[in-house]
Amino acid sequence: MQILVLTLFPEMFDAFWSHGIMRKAVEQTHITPAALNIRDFARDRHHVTDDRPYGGGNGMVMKPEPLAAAIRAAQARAPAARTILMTPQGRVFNQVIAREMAALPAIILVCGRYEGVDDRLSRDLITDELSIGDYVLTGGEVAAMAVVDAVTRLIPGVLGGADSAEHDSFSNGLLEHPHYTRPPVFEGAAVPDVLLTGHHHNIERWRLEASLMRTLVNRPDLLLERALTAEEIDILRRWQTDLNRLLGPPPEPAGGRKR
Ligand code: 4GY
Repeated sequence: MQILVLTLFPEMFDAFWSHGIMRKAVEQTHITPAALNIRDFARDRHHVTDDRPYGGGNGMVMKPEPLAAAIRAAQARAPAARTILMTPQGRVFNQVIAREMAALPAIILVCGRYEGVDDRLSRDLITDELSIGDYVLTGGEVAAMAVVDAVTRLIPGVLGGADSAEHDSFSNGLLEHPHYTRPPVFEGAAVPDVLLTGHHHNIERWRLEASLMRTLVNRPDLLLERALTAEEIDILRRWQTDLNRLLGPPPEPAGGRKR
């Protein structure tokens, strides 16, 4: 996958491409990344990229001309690419979107700075707007790195078969079960016994229950978004029985038409 990032701070990406799985993905040519400096596309003597906002107010706005020129140059290098602006206004990025993006031949990620980019840019040159969450960064670079990282590890061949993406968090819509390694007791806390037994079936069952419990407690919204498997329903029913034993049967809903 060809990855072109448009940014005022291309050096931020040097370290990003050169470590760990990202570095391996580059070396094995699963991704061909490049960061282009938007400032290089400004035509004036001082390569100005910002200007004061029409209507007044604080801060500066990214000028449209250098950014448009940078996007057109990137699109000429990668004609099949989607052109994605990183902004809190965008669709909220998640694992489903990451999987879709992992199948694309090329992406251009546009990183804004200052208060934002001139809105007329998104009208024609931008094909998608993507947000990594409901908070405001000082620029799109960190967001672009999050997207590139999540997408790259899903490209077939990037992760080894062992730690492949099939059995990580979200592949089944649940949070991951806890992980443990040696020592068997760390600062008084023991590793759950079942994990030391070697009973593969019991271990898988324990992991599913742990995943389900974590998701139920920390992210119940994830459970409402997906269908439950028969095994999950079985586990939840057992917990329901246990809770009823502990608390008594659930009370009748208040204010019903009952006599
Ligand atoms: N959240 N998700 C985000 C962001 C910074 C001003 C436009 C986000 O993706 N990007 O907060 N971006 C702003 C800074 C210009 C981008």
